[in-house]
Amino acid sequence: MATRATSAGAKPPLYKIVMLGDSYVGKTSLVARLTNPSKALNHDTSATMGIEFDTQMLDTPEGKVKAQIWDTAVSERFARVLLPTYFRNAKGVILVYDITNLKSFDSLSERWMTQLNDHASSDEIAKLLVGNKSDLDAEREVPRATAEAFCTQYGLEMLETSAKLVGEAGNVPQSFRKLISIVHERALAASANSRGGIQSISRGAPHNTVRLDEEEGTVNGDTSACGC
Ligand code: G3D
Ligand code: MG
Repeated sequence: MATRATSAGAKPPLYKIVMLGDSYVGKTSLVARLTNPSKALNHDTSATMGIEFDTQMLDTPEGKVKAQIWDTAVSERFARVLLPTYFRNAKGVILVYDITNLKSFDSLSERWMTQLNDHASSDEIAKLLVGNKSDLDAEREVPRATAEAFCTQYGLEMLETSAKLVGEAGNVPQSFRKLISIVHERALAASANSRGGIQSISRGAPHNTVRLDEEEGTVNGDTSACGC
């Protein structure tokens, strides 16, 4: 049974975040770095089949929130069927490219932004651009200025990261915190707007959050959204 957050002893709100970008740019590694900050990157990152997600508590200026981070393989065979489920209820997206691979950057405008617009309400989903593999600067193919121009065009912020670097050194936790802070601020603003001048009758989690149920990983009691 679903439990609702209340102002006293409230559970942190849960927001669904999705990873998007070409294969091999480091999406799975970024999630692994966030959830295992000090672990060497020697886990099996080669076969993200279908959809999987991880949850992580993150600090924002407005308090703690929980991110449910979805990661998928980009195989076309899977992607077509799974994309609606993947984007359903998503509040934020991390668009990832590899700074040493220009094609992975071009794919963002040629492919991934289209997928995003087709399957998610682009205005409602917060976006962050992440240029990964910043430790390989000597092999860089995507100048930072090119990525910044993309950000100006699409109205989003960016960070360069390295999933190879442990802790905060690779900018990975910072990236997830930046996106989740934007998501949380938007949710709080939307909640305040929807209440208008009326006194709150349901304080706690903002109205447009995905609530965390008793059973970890279920969303509003609806396991169908999990794809698991
Ligand atoms: P994906 O989930 O987007 O497909 P992966 O990408 O996370 O599976 O990563 C693809 C490869 O890039 C992996 O190499 C991984 O170790 C490497 N990688 C990921 N992030 C970084 C990074 O920031 N810097 C460097 N140098 N490599 C990174 P392998 O060889 O293990 O397949
Ligand atoms: Mg992967």
